[in-house]
Amino acid sequence: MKKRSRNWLMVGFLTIVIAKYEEVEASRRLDEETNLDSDPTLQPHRTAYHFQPPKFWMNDPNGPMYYNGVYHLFYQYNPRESVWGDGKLSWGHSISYNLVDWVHLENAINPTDPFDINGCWSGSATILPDGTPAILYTGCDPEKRQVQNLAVAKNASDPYLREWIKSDHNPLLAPVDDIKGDYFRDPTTAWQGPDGKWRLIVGSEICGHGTALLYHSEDFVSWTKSHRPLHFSKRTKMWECPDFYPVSVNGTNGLDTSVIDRSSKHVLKASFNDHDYYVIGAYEPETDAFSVDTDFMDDNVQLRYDYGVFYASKTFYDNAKRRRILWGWVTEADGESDDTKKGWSGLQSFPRSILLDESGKQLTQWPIREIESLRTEEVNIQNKEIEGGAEFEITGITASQADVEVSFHIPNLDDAELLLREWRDPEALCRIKNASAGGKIGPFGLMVLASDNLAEHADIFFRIYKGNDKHVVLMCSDQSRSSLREEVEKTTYGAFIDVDPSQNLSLRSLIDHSIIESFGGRGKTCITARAYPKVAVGNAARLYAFNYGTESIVISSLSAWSMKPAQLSPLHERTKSQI
Ligand code: DQQ
Repeated sequence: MKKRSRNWLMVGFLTIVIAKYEEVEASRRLDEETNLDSDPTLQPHRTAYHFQPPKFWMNDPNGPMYYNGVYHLFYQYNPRESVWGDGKLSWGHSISYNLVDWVHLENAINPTDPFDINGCWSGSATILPDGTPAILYTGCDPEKRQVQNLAVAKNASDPYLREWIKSDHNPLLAPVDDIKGDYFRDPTTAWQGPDGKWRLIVGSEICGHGTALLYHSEDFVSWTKSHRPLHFSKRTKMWECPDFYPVSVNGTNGLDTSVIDRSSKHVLKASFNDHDYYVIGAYEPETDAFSVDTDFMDDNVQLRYDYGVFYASKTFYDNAKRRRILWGWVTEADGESDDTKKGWSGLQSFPRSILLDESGKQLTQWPIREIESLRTEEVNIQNKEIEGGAEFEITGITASQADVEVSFHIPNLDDAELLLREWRDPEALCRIKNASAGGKIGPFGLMVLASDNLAEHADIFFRIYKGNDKHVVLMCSDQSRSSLREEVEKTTYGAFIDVDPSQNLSLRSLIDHSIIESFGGRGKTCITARAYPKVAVGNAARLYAFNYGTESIVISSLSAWSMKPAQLSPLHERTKSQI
C-alpha cells in the first residue's frame, strides 16, 4: 500500500474512533445530567414494574403485538429529551417473553423520510396472512400534513424484528377532500372482512365531529376511502388513536381482530378530551355498518377505560394465551422541569386483559396474570372489622412497590345516605366528598404511599349511597394530599361502579412509587393516578386500610404483596440467558 493511502486510512480510523468516543461521552454526560445512573434515592418516583424506556419522553403505546413467541411493544419516543418537544418522534421498541420483563432495542422507525420527516406518530401492527408483520403509522410530512405510511419487518426470522423497512409506496394515504391535514392520524390494526378485503380506520374530525374514517384494500398498499365512516359523533371533536375489535359475549377469551362471530360484539374506542372513551355495538362486516348500544357522550352512560390518567391506549390479540390485552399511556403530573431533572417522562399502564362484562353493557379489565411472578412477601388479613373513624396499618410488605387485593363486606346498607340530584358527576362528588369528609357508609378503602405522620397519602375509597331504586357505589382516587410539594398536580378522580354492594365489594391497587392503578368491582371501574410524595418514598412509604364513615365495614379478605422489580434494560446490557 502506498504511504499516502495508509495515512488516509489512519486518519479515517482515528475519525471513527473519535466520533465513537464523543458519542459515548455525550451519552455518559446525559446520564450524569439526568441522574439516571446515580443513587436511586435521587429517582424516588421511577417505577419498578411498569414499562418505561431507559430515559427521555414516551407517550402512546404503538403497534403492540405477539409474534413468533415474542411480545413487541413500540411507543412514541423522543430520543433527545424528556418532553414531547417538536413532535419529531420515533417509534421506540422493546421486546418481552412474559410482558413483565423487557429488553430495549434500537428505535424501530425514525423520522428520516419526506413522508415522516416531522415525526413518526401513532399507529398499529397487523400480521399479514403470509406471516409478515406490518406497521401502519402516521407520518408528518414537510408541510406538517398527516399521512399514513407502511413499514414491514426486514427479516421476519429475526426473533426481535429489529429492522423495519418503510414502503416505497409511502405515503399510502393522504388527507384529501374534507379531511384537514392536521386531523388525520393513528391507523388501527387492520381486519379482513368476509370478502377478503382489508379494512382499517383512521382518527379524524370532519365538519367539527370526531370521526373514524374507514378504508378498504385488497393488497394492504392501495387503500380506498369508504363514503361512509365507520362511525362519528356530533358530540365530540377530533378522535385520536381509535381502536376497533370484537369481544365475545359471555366468553372468557379475547378475539382476534378479524374474527367474525355472530354472537360477538364490537368495541370502538376513541381518545378525546384527555380520556379514552368507548362504545359497544353490533358490526356487520358485509356492509361495515356499526350500530352502537349507547353512543359517545350519551347523557346517561359515558364509558371510559379508565377514569384517571390513561390515554391513547391500544389493544392487541395475544394468540398464545387467547386474550386481548390493553396498554395505555400514563402521563406525568409533575412539571416539565421535574421531568427534565428526572430525565424521563411517561409510563405505560401495566398490561390489562380486557373482556366484555357479563351484563354486556361495559368492559372489565384486570392486570394480566404474569404480574403474579413479581409477588414476594405476602400478608393476609381475614374478617377484620374496621369501625367508623378508624384506620390500621398493613405491615410486612414494601408499601411503595406493592399489589393489594381487598374485599369489603358492608354489614348494614340500610342507613346509606341519599344520593342528591346535584351529585350526578362522580368526579365532582369525589372532590367535594374527599377522603377526609366523613360519611355514613364510607369513605372506606386504602390509604397508599402514606408518610409516618399521615402528612402525605393518596386514598382510593368507596362510598355507598341510596339511589332511586338501588344502591349507588362511588369509587374515588383522591390525590389531594399525596405530596407535600405544592407544585405537583393533585387531581381527584371518581366514577360510579355498576355493582351490588350487598355482595362483597372488591378493590385492587397496583402501587409502584409514583403510580397507583386501581380496579374496583373486579375491574368494572379502573382509576389510574400519579403521586409524587416527598417523604413517603421507598421504605418510608406506608399502607393503611381505613373507614371514615360512621358505619362499620368488614374486610372479608385482604392480600398484599411486595413486588420485585421487573427487569428492563437495553439489549447490550443483557447476557443471552437473561433475555
Ligand atoms: N400522540 C401522537 C399522535 C396521537 C397523539 C403523537 C395522542 O399520533 O394522536 O405523539 O396522544
